[in-house]
Amino acid sequence: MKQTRILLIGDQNTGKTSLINALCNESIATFPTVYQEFRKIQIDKLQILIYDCPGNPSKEYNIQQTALVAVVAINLEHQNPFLYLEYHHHLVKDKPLIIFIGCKSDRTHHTYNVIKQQISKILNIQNVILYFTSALNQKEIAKFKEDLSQLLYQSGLVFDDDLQTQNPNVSYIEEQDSQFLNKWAQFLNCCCACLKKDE
Ligand SMILES: Nc1nc2c(ncn2[C@@H]2O[C@H](COP(=O)(O)OP(=O)(O)OP(=O)(O)O)[C@@H](O)[C@H]2O)c(=O)[nH]1
Ligand SMILES: [Mg+2]
Repeated sequence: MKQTRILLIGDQNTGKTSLINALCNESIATFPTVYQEFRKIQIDKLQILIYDCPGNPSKEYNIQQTALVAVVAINLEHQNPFLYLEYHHHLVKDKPLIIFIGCKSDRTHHTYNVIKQQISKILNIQNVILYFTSALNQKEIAKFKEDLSQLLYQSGLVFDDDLQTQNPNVSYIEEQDSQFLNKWAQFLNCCCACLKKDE
């Protein structure tokens, strides 16, 4: 079994969670992501762990240093889909592989080549990897999934079993994840206790 980690970031309401859902053959998302969520996608023998970040900048999240690949989502529905592009790119610019994903291509008047040129110009990068996807009508989802595993293998960004051996910080991050879940469970228990008291 091979494994890799991807960080998925982009503006609020872009379609990041829906993109992951589409990659997992699930339906489109209906709720904004509040805390960073951790999702698994299996492509043949490759397990991809995707950190789905909330687009709302007021919500807390850590940029996962253990993810070597970044996917920057762009909302093609918007008149100006590049409002926070520089900010998101700044957060991930140290990653060895960055992929740009246009979301909601079913609702766009932008063209692929223009968006690609704009990204290249704004961020001053030569070879922009861009997809025009739609979680609604599944456009380019299968192609992206297929290309993604190839890109990951070609770039040498897949590892045997667990990344722990390659990156000692993994256990720290997982420790943080479990601490967060414990806190969340405590909070829910408190809510239940309060509701019971009121009854
Ligand atoms: N038309 C269309 N709507 C979409 C598509 N993908 C997502 N949506 C809708 O866009 C809205 C936002 O989708 P999400 O997947 O929650 O977006 P997000 O980027 O995860 O948002 P945050 O978690 O708040 O950062 C939802 O109402 C979705 O139903 C798409 O491909 N086409
Ligand atoms: Mg989301």
